[in-house]
Amino acid sequence: MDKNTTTPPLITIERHIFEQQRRFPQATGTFTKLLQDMALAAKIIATETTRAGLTNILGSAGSDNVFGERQQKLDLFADKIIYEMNDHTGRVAAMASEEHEGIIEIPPHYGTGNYVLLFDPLDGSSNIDVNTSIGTIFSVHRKFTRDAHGTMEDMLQEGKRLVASGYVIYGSSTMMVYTTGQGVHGFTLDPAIGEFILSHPDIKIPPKPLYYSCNQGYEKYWTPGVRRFVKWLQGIEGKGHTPMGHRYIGSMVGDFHRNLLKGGIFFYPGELQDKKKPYGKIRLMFEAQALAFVAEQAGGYASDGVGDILEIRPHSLHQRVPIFMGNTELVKKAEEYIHNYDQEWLSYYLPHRRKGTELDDLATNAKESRPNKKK
Ligand code: AHM
Ligand code: MG
Repeated sequence: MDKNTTTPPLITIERHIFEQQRRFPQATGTFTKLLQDMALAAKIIATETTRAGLTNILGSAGSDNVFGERQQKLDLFADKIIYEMNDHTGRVAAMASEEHEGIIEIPPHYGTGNYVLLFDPLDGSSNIDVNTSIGTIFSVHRKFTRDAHGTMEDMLQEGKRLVASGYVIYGSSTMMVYTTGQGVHGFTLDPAIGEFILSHPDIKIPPKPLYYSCNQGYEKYWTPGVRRFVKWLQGIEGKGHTPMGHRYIGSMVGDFHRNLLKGGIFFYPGELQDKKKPYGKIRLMFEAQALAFVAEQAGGYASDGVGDILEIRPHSLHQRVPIFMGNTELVKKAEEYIHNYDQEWLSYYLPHRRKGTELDDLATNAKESRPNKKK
């Protein structure tokens, strides 16, 4: 080998995950393989997303998901691929997908493992037929109940207990970005060899934010604090602040990814259009937790406008949550505006936010008051 060569080594995602695993001598390799299964699923989905304009897979599948949202054919395809890559490996105890109402069980004839996998198979899918970036979001919690099959309790864990999360962006190139709590690493798919190659090691959000991303068309429904916050981002409110650029695709993975690399904030706030639904659109378990973990590991922060997304105790699989994520000082500023101007919204939102904690307390009380039969 020529010692003078300056070409950096080609690090595939498999090699990278394996090298991270070696830092933990007690690791069995199961988790490593799980991430590799996700990378394989991503490659298969990427093959179809890049051909979407060519094949009859493009367009609406003609069915609604459990929430009455129109499903695109690629949604169904991505959902099936991720399930099939993980149902038989013995690594996963249960799965949950944005496209299914309840837990997706592992067939009884296959073994189960120590992890539960949650995913949004194709986020931003309304962008498929206009050839704009879409993404897959995934997260992994460790199963802690004794049952061999994962339960709802295993799914509904706080984000700070995540063992891994990440996303795949199907854009001008396909990238997989993941964290296991040791920084955030990005890999670009080389279509010539079919491998994800390390292209963005140890991603950190740049300290100088460039963009804010939100659906400003809905400003009418926003709370006073959020409106003022945006005026602050635009340099209209506050002193000496240069305006930030506005970029919004309407595909959260794309918007988040750009802001992760360039600096900025993505938000989808709560609102008071319907007081019974003060929480916005984004799902805590399939979207928010995963990206919040990535943001935190990249030196940023994700909040629901009240506090850390990763500390919210979930109460249901499809729970929605307001989200502000990106550069820490911007997210903190949003919290400050909400705290100062959105008391009405908070009076509707906080009981919804606390539900998880209350359920948790109920479970603890029930356990404590249960008579000990052995006595
Ligand atoms: P989806 O999971 O049904 O695709 O919805 C989530 C998407 C996000 O990717 C995106 O940020 C948001 O919905 C866009 O919503 P809107 O059109 O209201 O701005
Ligand atoms: Mg989604």
